[in-house]
Amino acid sequence: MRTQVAIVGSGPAGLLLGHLLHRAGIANIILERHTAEHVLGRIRAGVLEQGTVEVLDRIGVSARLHDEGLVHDGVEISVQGERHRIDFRSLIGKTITVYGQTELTRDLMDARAALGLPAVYEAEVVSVRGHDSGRPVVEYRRDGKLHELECDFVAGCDGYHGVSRRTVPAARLKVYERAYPFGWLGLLADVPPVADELIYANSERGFALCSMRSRTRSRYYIQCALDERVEAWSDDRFWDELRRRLGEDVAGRIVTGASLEKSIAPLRSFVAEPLRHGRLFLAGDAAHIVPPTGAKGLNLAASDVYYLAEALEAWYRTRAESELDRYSERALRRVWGAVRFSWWMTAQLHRFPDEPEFASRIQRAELDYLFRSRAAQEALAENYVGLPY
Ligand code: RFL
Ligand code: PHB
Repeated sequence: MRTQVAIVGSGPAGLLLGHLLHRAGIANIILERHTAEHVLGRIRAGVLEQGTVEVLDRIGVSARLHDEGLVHDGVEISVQGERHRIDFRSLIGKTITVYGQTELTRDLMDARAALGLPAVYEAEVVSVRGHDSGRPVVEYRRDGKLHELECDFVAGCDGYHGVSRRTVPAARLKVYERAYPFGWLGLLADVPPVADELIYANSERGFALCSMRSRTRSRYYIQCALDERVEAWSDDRFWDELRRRLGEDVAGRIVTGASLEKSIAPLRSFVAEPLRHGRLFLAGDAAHIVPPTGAKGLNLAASDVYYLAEALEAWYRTRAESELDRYSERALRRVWGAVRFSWWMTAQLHRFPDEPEFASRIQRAELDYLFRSRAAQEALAENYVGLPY
Protein backbone atom coordinates (compact mmCIF):
# COMPACT_ATOMS: atom_id res chain seq x y z
CA MET A 1 0.00 0.00 0.00
CA ARG A 2 1.11 3.53 -0.64
CA THR A 3 -0.21 6.98 0.27
CA GLN A 4 1.09 10.52 0.57
CA VAL A 5 0.70 10.96 4.33
CA ALA A 6 0.37 8.02 6.73
CA ILE A 7 -1.44 9.14 9.89
CA VAL A 8 -0.88 7.03 13.00
CA GLY A 9 -3.83 7.32 15.38
CA SER A 10 -7.50 8.14 14.99
CA GLY A 11 -7.90 10.53 17.91
CA PRO A 12 -8.80 14.17 17.35
CA ALA A 13 -5.30 15.02 16.03
CA GLY A 14 -5.22 12.25 13.41
CA LEU A 15 -8.83 12.69 12.26
CA LEU A 16 -8.60 16.47 12.00
CA LEU A 17 -5.31 16.27 10.11
CA GLY A 18 -6.85 13.77 7.70
CA HIS A 19 -9.62 16.27 6.85
CA LEU A 20 -7.29 19.25 6.50
CA LEU A 21 -5.02 17.27 4.14
CA HIS A 22 -7.93 15.96 2.12
CA ARG A 23 -9.16 19.51 1.57
CA ALA A 24 -5.70 20.41 0.32
CA GLY A 25 -5.85 17.49 -2.13
CA ILE A 26 -3.33 15.37 -0.19
CA ALA A 27 -4.07 11.65 0.05
CA ASN A 28 -3.84 10.10 3.50
CA ILE A 29 -4.56 6.87 5.34
CA ILE A 30 -5.28 6.63 9.08
CA LEU A 31 -4.05 3.57 10.97
CA GLU A 32 -5.65 3.07 14.39
CA ARG A 33 -4.77 0.40 16.92
CA HIS A 34 -8.26 0.08 18.42
CA THR A 35 -11.78 -0.26 17.01
CA ALA A 36 -13.71 2.95 16.27
CA GLU A 37 -16.13 2.02 19.10
CA HIS A 38 -13.27 1.79 21.56
CA VAL A 39 -11.95 5.21 20.53
CA LEU A 40 -15.45 6.64 20.97
CA GLY A 41 -15.80 5.01 24.38
CA ARG A 42 -13.05 7.10 25.97
CA ILE A 43 -14.43 9.93 28.06
CA ARG A 44 -12.08 12.86 27.78
CA ALA A 45 -12.16 16.54 26.95
CA GLY A 46 -15.18 18.78 27.02
CA VAL A 47 -14.13 22.34 26.21
CA LEU A 48 -13.39 23.71 22.73
CA GLU A 49 -11.57 26.98 22.19
CA GLN A 50 -12.99 29.41 19.68
CA GLY A 51 -10.00 28.70 17.38
CA THR A 52 -10.75 24.97 17.42
CA VAL A 53 -14.36 25.65 16.49
CA GLU A 54 -13.18 27.89 13.64
CA VAL A 55 -10.97 25.10 12.24
CA LEU A 56 -13.94 22.72 12.38
CA ASP A 57 -16.10 25.35 10.63
CA ARG A 58 -13.51 25.63 7.89
CA ILE A 59 -13.53 21.90 7.15
CA GLY A 60 -17.33 21.78 7.32
CA VAL A 61 -17.59 19.41 10.31
CA SER A 62 -19.32 21.69 12.78
CA ALA A 63 -23.05 21.45 12.06
CA ARG A 64 -23.89 19.21 15.04
CA LEU A 65 -21.43 21.09 17.23
CA HIS A 66 -23.32 24.33 16.58
CA ASP A 67 -26.67 22.56 17.13
CA GLU A 68 -25.82 20.71 20.31
CA GLY A 69 -22.70 22.37 21.74
CA LEU A 70 -23.19 24.82 24.61
CA VAL A 71 -21.62 28.25 24.16
CA HIS A 72 -20.34 29.56 27.48
CA ASP A 73 -19.54 33.22 28.05
CA GLY A 74 -17.47 32.59 31.17
CA VAL A 75 -16.48 30.28 34.01
CA GLU A 76 -16.79 30.47 37.76
CA ILE A 77 -13.98 30.06 40.22
CA SER A 78 -14.98 29.13 43.74
CA VAL A 79 -12.54 29.63 46.60
CA GLN A 80 -13.60 28.20 49.95
CA GLY A 81 -17.18 28.28 48.70
CA GLU A 82 -17.07 31.89 47.56
CA ARG A 83 -17.83 32.19 43.86
CA HIS A 84 -16.29 34.62 41.38
CA ARG A 85 -17.23 34.80 37.74
CA ILE A 86 -14.76 35.40 34.93
CA ASP A 87 -16.82 36.81 32.08
CA PHE A 88 -14.89 36.08 28.86
CA ARG A 89 -17.38 37.82 26.62
CA SER A 90 -17.32 41.14 28.46
CA LEU A 91 -13.58 40.95 29.17
CA ILE A 92 -12.31 40.01 25.71
CA GLY A 93 -15.35 39.43 23.49
CA LYS A 94 -14.79 35.68 23.10
CA THR A 95 -16.45 32.45 24.25
CA ILE A 96 -15.82 28.72 24.57
CA THR A 97 -17.98 25.81 23.42
CA VAL A 98 -18.74 22.83 25.62
CA TYR A 99 -18.89 19.78 23.33
CA GLY A 100 -17.51 16.39 24.28
CA GLN A 101 -14.42 14.97 22.62
CA THR A 102 -16.46 11.82 22.01
CA GLU A 103 -19.00 13.76 19.95
CA LEU A 104 -16.34 15.65 18.05
CA THR A 105 -14.50 12.40 17.28
CA ARG A 106 -17.75 10.84 16.08
CA ASP A 107 -18.45 13.82 13.79
CA LEU A 108 -14.94 13.60 12.31
CA MET A 109 -15.19 9.81 11.82
CA ASP A 110 -18.64 10.09 10.18
CA ALA A 111 -17.47 12.88 7.87
CA ARG A 112 -14.39 10.84 6.91
CA ALA A 113 -16.52 7.79 6.13
CA ALA A 114 -18.97 9.92 4.10
CA LEU A 115 -16.08 11.16 1.97
CA GLY A 116 -14.91 7.58 1.47
CA LEU A 117 -11.48 8.34 2.95
CA PRO A 118 -9.51 5.34 4.19
CA ALA A 119 -9.09 4.57 7.89
CA VAL A 120 -7.92 1.14 9.00
CA TYR A 121 -9.02 0.18 12.50
CA GLU A 122 -7.50 -2.58 14.63
CA ALA A 123 -4.26 -1.80 12.80
CA GLU A 124 -1.47 -1.43 15.34
CA VAL A 125 1.58 0.37 14.06
CA VAL A 126 4.64 -1.49 15.32
CA SER A 127 7.40 0.51 13.67
CA VAL A 128 8.17 3.54 11.54
CA ARG A 129 11.38 3.48 9.51
CA GLY A 130 13.02 5.28 6.62
CA HIS A 131 11.86 8.73 7.76
CA ASP A 132 15.47 9.89 7.92
CA SER A 133 16.28 8.64 4.42
CA GLY A 134 13.25 10.22 2.78
CA ARG A 135 11.36 6.97 2.08
CA PRO A 136 9.23 6.30 5.16
CA VAL A 137 7.55 2.97 5.71
CA VAL A 138 4.99 2.33 8.43
CA GLU A 139 4.70 -1.26 9.54
CA TYR A 140 1.46 -2.36 11.20
CA ARG A 141 -0.15 -5.52 12.50
CA ARG A 142 -3.68 -6.42 11.51
CA ASP A 143 -5.43 -9.79 11.90
CA GLY A 144 -2.18 -11.21 13.22
CA LYS A 145 -0.28 -10.29 10.03
CA LEU A 146 2.29 -7.58 9.37
CA HIS A 147 1.63 -5.07 6.60
CA GLU A 148 3.58 -2.13 5.19
CA LEU A 149 2.39 1.31 4.19
CA GLU A 150 4.81 3.39 2.11
CA CYS A 151 4.39 7.14 2.16
CA ASP A 152 5.99 10.56 1.69
CA PHE A 153 5.44 11.59 5.32
CA VAL A 154 4.34 10.08 8.63
CA ALA A 155 2.19 12.03 11.09
CA GLY A 156 2.56 10.58 14.59
CA CYS A 157 -0.85 11.38 16.09
CA ASP A 158 -0.83 8.32 18.32
CA GLY A 159 -1.09 9.87 21.75
CA TYR A 160 1.20 9.72 24.75
CA HIS A 161 1.51 5.90 24.72
CA GLY A 162 1.94 5.66 20.95
CA VAL A 163 4.85 4.25 18.98
CA SER A 164 5.85 7.33 16.93
CA ARG A 165 7.70 9.24 19.65
CA ARG A 166 9.38 6.06 20.82
CA THR A 167 10.74 5.58 17.29
CA VAL A 168 12.95 8.61 17.79
CA PRO A 169 16.28 7.88 19.53
CA ALA A 170 16.27 9.36 23.05
CA ALA A 171 19.37 11.41 22.27
CA ARG A 172 17.43 13.35 19.64
CA LEU A 173 14.53 14.28 21.92
CA LYS A 174 14.64 16.91 24.60
CA VAL A 175 12.02 16.05 27.19
CA TYR A 176 10.59 18.50 29.72
CA GLU A 177 8.41 16.99 32.39
CA ARG A 178 6.59 17.75 35.63
CA ALA A 179 4.47 15.23 37.51
CA TYR A 180 1.96 16.70 39.96
CA PRO A 181 1.45 14.98 43.31
CA PHE A 182 -2.26 14.22 42.70
CA GLY A 183 -4.76 12.99 40.13
CA TRP A 184 -8.37 13.67 39.15
CA LEU A 185 -11.17 11.25 39.86
CA GLY A 186 -13.87 11.91 37.24
CA LEU A 187 -17.52 10.86 37.19
CA LEU A 188 -19.99 11.06 34.32
CA ALA A 189 -23.74 10.87 35.02
CA ASP A 190 -27.02 11.56 33.27
CA VAL A 191 -28.08 14.32 35.61
CA PRO A 192 -28.56 18.01 34.82
CA PRO A 193 -25.46 20.14 35.48
CA VAL A 194 -25.48 22.09 38.72
CA ALA A 195 -24.88 25.43 36.95
CA ASP A 196 -25.02 26.92 33.45
CA GLU A 197 -21.23 27.38 33.40
CA LEU A 198 -18.22 25.39 34.60
CA ILE A 199 -17.20 25.84 38.24
CA TYR A 200 -13.53 25.37 39.17
CA ALA A 201 -13.30 25.04 42.96
CA ASN A 202 -10.36 25.44 45.30
CA SER A 203 -11.26 24.16 48.75
CA GLU A 204 -9.45 23.02 51.86
CA ARG A 205 -10.32 19.43 50.93
CA GLY A 206 -8.84 19.81 47.45
CA PHE A 207 -9.84 20.84 43.95
CA ALA A 208 -13.20 20.08 42.35
CA LEU A 209 -14.64 20.81 38.90
CA CYS A 210 -18.28 20.93 37.85
CA SER A 211 -18.47 20.42 34.09
CA MET A 212 -20.99 19.01 31.65
CA ARG A 213 -21.51 17.38 28.29
CA SER A 214 -25.07 18.61 27.68
CA ARG A 215 -28.05 19.98 29.59
CA THR A 216 -28.78 16.46 30.82
CA ARG A 217 -25.30 14.99 31.25
CA SER A 218 -22.79 16.18 33.86
CA ARG A 219 -19.08 15.60 34.28
CA TYR A 220 -17.57 16.16 37.72
CA TYR A 221 -13.99 15.81 38.94
CA ILE A 222 -12.32 15.84 42.33
CA GLN A 223 -8.63 15.99 43.14
CA CYS A 224 -7.43 12.70 44.64
CA ALA A 225 -4.20 11.13 45.85
CA LEU A 226 -2.06 9.38 43.25
CA ASP A 227 -2.44 6.01 44.95
CA GLU A 228 -6.24 6.26 45.15
CA ARG A 229 -8.14 3.31 43.64
CA VAL A 230 -11.34 3.96 41.73
CA GLU A 231 -12.96 0.85 43.30
CA ALA A 232 -12.72 2.58 46.67
CA TRP A 233 -15.09 5.28 45.44
CA SER A 234 -18.76 4.35 45.47
CA ASP A 235 -20.98 6.89 43.72
CA ASP A 236 -22.29 8.04 47.12
CA ARG A 237 -18.78 8.64 48.43
CA PHE A 238 -17.95 10.67 45.32
CA TRP A 239 -21.07 12.85 45.57
CA ASP A 240 -20.48 13.47 49.28
CA GLU A 241 -16.89 14.50 48.74
CA LEU A 242 -17.80 16.73 45.78
CA ARG A 243 -20.44 18.56 47.83
CA ARG A 244 -17.96 19.18 50.63
CA ARG A 245 -15.63 20.99 48.24
CA LEU A 246 -18.29 23.40 46.97
CA GLY A 247 -20.11 26.26 48.66
CA GLU A 248 -23.37 25.39 50.42
CA ASP A 249 -25.57 26.94 47.75
CA VAL A 250 -23.96 24.94 44.92
CA ALA A 251 -23.68 21.76 47.01
CA GLY A 252 -27.37 22.00 47.84
CA ARG A 253 -28.33 22.12 44.17
CA ILE A 254 -26.27 19.16 42.92
CA VAL A 255 -28.46 16.50 41.36
CA THR A 256 -26.88 13.08 41.92
CA GLY A 257 -27.40 9.85 40.00
CA ALA A 258 -25.75 6.60 39.02
CA SER A 259 -22.37 7.00 37.35
CA LEU A 260 -21.96 6.05 33.68
CA GLU A 261 -18.19 6.14 34.05
CA LYS A 262 -15.66 6.76 36.80
CA SER A 263 -11.91 6.92 36.32
CA ILE A 264 -8.71 8.38 37.72
CA ALA A 265 -6.15 10.30 35.65
CA PRO A 266 -2.78 11.47 36.99
CA LEU A 267 -1.80 15.07 36.20
CA ARG A 268 1.39 15.90 34.37
CA SER A 269 3.06 18.37 32.06
CA PHE A 270 5.27 16.85 29.35
CA VAL A 271 6.86 18.20 26.17
CA ALA A 272 9.19 16.27 23.82
CA GLU A 273 11.02 18.52 21.34
CA PRO A 274 11.43 18.90 18.41
CA LEU A 275 8.28 17.84 16.59
CA ARG A 276 10.04 17.07 13.29
CA HIS A 277 12.35 14.09 12.74
CA GLY A 278 13.12 13.90 9.05
CA ARG A 279 9.82 12.90 7.47
CA LEU A 280 8.17 11.97 10.76
CA PHE A 281 6.14 14.65 12.54
CA LEU A 282 4.72 14.44 16.05
CA ALA A 283 1.41 16.13 16.88
CA GLY A 284 -1.01 16.27 19.82
CA ASP A 285 -0.57 14.08 22.90
CA ALA A 286 2.19 12.12 21.12
CA ALA A 287 4.40 15.17 21.69
CA HIS A 288 2.96 16.88 24.75
CA ILE A 289 0.65 16.45 27.71
CA VAL A 290 -0.87 19.15 29.86
CA PRO A 291 -2.81 18.75 33.10
CA PRO A 292 -6.54 19.03 32.28
CA THR A 293 -7.05 22.09 34.52
CA GLY A 294 -6.69 24.49 31.59
CA ALA A 295 -8.81 22.35 29.19
CA LYS A 296 -6.07 22.57 26.59
CA GLY A 297 -5.02 19.06 25.43
CA LEU A 298 -7.54 18.58 22.64
CA ASN A 299 -7.21 22.20 21.57
CA LEU A 300 -3.43 21.84 21.23
CA ALA A 301 -3.93 18.72 19.13
CA ALA A 302 -6.06 20.91 16.83
CA SER A 303 -3.53 23.74 16.56
CA ASP A 304 -0.63 21.33 15.96
CA VAL A 305 -2.32 19.66 13.02
CA TYR A 306 -3.50 22.98 11.66
CA TYR A 307 0.16 24.08 11.42
CA LEU A 308 1.25 20.67 10.14
CA ALA A 309 -1.36 20.63 7.38
CA GLU A 310 -0.24 24.10 6.26
CA ALA A 311 3.38 22.96 6.17
CA LEU A 312 2.63 19.79 4.19
CA GLU A 313 0.42 21.71 1.80
CA ALA A 314 3.28 24.15 1.14
CA TRP A 315 5.66 21.23 0.49
CA TYR A 316 3.33 19.58 -2.04
CA ARG A 317 2.93 22.95 -3.77
CA THR A 318 6.57 24.02 -3.92
CA ARG A 319 8.71 21.05 -2.78
CA ALA A 320 10.53 23.57 -0.55
CA GLU A 321 11.41 22.40 2.97
CA SER A 322 11.10 25.77 4.69
CA GLU A 323 7.52 25.36 6.00
CA LEU A 324 8.23 21.81 7.18
CA ASP A 325 11.25 23.17 9.04
CA ARG A 326 9.10 25.83 10.69
CA TYR A 327 6.37 23.43 11.89
CA SER A 328 8.04 22.44 15.14
CA GLU A 329 8.81 25.98 16.22
CA ARG A 330 5.38 27.36 15.30
CA ALA A 331 3.49 24.58 17.06
CA LEU A 332 5.75 24.55 20.13
CA ARG A 333 5.33 28.25 20.70
CA ARG A 334 1.62 27.76 21.16
CA VAL A 335 2.15 24.51 23.09
CA TRP A 336 4.39 26.23 25.65
CA GLY A 337 1.82 28.98 26.10
CA ALA A 338 -0.73 26.32 27.03
CA VAL A 339 1.77 24.39 29.16
CA ARG A 340 2.35 27.55 31.16
CA PHE A 341 -1.35 28.34 31.52
CA SER A 342 -2.29 24.76 32.49
CA TRP A 343 0.52 24.71 35.06
CA TRP A 344 -0.68 28.08 36.43
CA MET A 345 -4.34 26.97 36.71
CA THR A 346 -3.21 23.72 38.35
CA ALA A 347 -0.98 25.57 40.81
CA GLN A 348 -3.71 28.05 41.81
CA LEU A 349 -6.57 25.62 42.25
CA HIS A 350 -5.18 22.46 43.87
CA ARG A 351 -4.04 21.55 47.36
CA PHE A 352 -0.43 20.43 47.26
CA PRO A 353 0.41 17.82 49.89
CA ASP A 354 3.18 18.87 52.28
CA GLU A 355 3.16 22.39 50.88
CA PRO A 356 4.87 24.96 53.11
CA GLU A 357 2.49 27.59 54.44
CA PHE A 358 4.30 30.26 52.48
CA ALA A 359 3.21 28.61 49.21
CA SER A 360 -0.44 28.43 50.27
CA ARG A 361 -0.41 32.11 51.24
CA ILE A 362 1.03 32.97 47.83
CA GLN A 363 -1.77 30.93 46.22
CA ARG A 364 -4.37 32.88 48.20
CA ALA A 365 -2.75 36.18 47.27
CA GLU A 366 -2.69 35.18 43.61
CA LEU A 367 -6.41 34.35 43.63
CA ASP A 368 -7.21 37.50 45.58
CA TYR A 369 -5.40 39.53 42.93
CA LEU A 370 -7.28 37.70 40.18
CA PHE A 371 -10.66 38.64 41.65
CA ARG A 372 -9.69 42.30 42.17
CA SER A 373 -7.86 42.97 38.94
CA ARG A 374 -9.50 43.27 35.55
CA ALA A 375 -6.06 42.90 33.95
CA ALA A 376 -5.53 39.56 35.71
CA GLN A 377 -9.00 38.40 34.66
CA GLU A 378 -8.31 39.41 31.08
CA ALA A 379 -5.11 37.37 31.16
CA LEU A 380 -7.01 34.32 32.39
CA ALA A 381 -9.78 34.85 29.83
CA GLU A 382 -7.34 35.29 26.94
CA ASN A 383 -5.57 32.04 27.78
CA TYR A 384 -8.70 30.04 28.59
CA VAL A 385 -10.48 30.85 25.32
CA GLY A 386 -7.20 30.09 23.54
CA LEU A 387 -4.22 32.13 22.40
CA PRO A 388 -4.33 33.06 18.71
CA TYR A 389 -2.90 30.64 16.12
P1 RFL B 1 -5.43 10.58 21.50
O1 RFL B 1 -6.82 11.07 21.66
O2 RFL B 1 -4.80 9.85 22.63
O3 RFL B 1 -5.42 9.64 20.21
C1 RFL B 1 -4.32 8.84 19.85
C2 RFL B 1 -4.81 7.64 19.09
O4 RFL B 1 -3.69 6.88 18.64
C3 RFL B 1 -3.98 5.50 18.81
N1 RFL B 1 -2.71 4.74 18.87
C4 RFL B 1 -2.26 3.96 17.86
N2 RFL B 1 -2.76 3.67 16.66
C5 RFL B 1 -2.04 2.83 15.87
N3 RFL B 1 -0.87 2.27 16.24
C6 RFL B 1 -0.33 2.53 17.45
N4 RFL B 1 0.83 1.97 17.82
C7 RFL B 1 -1.03 3.42 18.32
N5 RFL B 1 -0.79 3.90 19.57
C8 RFL B 1 -1.82 4.69 19.89
C9 RFL B 1 -4.78 5.46 20.10
O5 RFL B 1 -5.54 4.28 20.21
C10 RFL B 1 -5.64 6.71 19.96
O6 RFL B 1 -6.87 6.43 19.34
O7 RFL B 1 -4.42 11.75 21.11
P2 RFL B 1 -4.69 13.12 20.27
O8 RFL B 1 -5.42 12.81 18.99
O9 RFL B 1 -3.39 13.80 20.25
O10 RFL B 1 -5.73 13.95 21.14
C11 RFL B 1 -5.39 14.48 22.40
C12 RFL B 1 -6.62 14.55 23.32
O11 RFL B 1 -7.25 13.30 23.33
C13 RFL B 1 -6.22 14.97 24.75
O12 RFL B 1 -5.25 15.97 24.73
C14 RFL B 1 -7.44 15.49 25.54
O13 RFL B 1 -8.37 14.48 25.78
C15 RFL B 1 -6.98 16.09 26.87
N6 RFL B 1 -8.08 16.55 27.73
C16 RFL B 1 -8.72 17.76 27.49
N7 RFL B 1 -8.37 18.53 26.45
C17 RFL B 1 -9.04 19.69 26.18
O14 RFL B 1 -8.68 20.39 25.22
N8 RFL B 1 -10.11 20.12 26.95
C18 RFL B 1 -10.53 19.40 28.02
O15 RFL B 1 -11.51 19.79 28.65
C19 RFL B 1 -9.81 18.18 28.35
N9 RFL B 1 -10.18 17.44 29.39
C20 RFL B 1 -8.49 15.77 28.80
C21 RFL B 1 -9.55 16.24 29.64
C22 RFL B 1 -7.91 14.53 29.09
C23 RFL B 1 -8.32 13.78 30.16
N10 RFL B 1 -7.69 12.54 30.39
C24 RFL B 1 -8.40 11.32 30.51
C25 RFL B 1 -6.27 12.43 30.25
C26 RFL B 1 -9.98 15.52 30.71
C27 RFL B 1 -9.34 14.29 31.01
C28 RFL B 1 -9.83 13.57 32.25
C1 PHB C 1 -14.44 18.19 31.07
O1 PHB C 1 -15.61 18.56 30.90
O2 PHB C 1 -14.11 17.00 30.95
C2 PHB C 1 -13.41 19.18 31.44
C3 PHB C 1 -13.73 20.52 31.43
C4 PHB C 1 -12.77 21.46 31.79
C5 PHB C 1 -11.50 21.03 32.15
C6 PHB C 1 -11.18 19.68 32.12
C7 PHB C 1 -12.13 18.75 31.78
O3 PHB C 1 -10.58 21.95 32.51
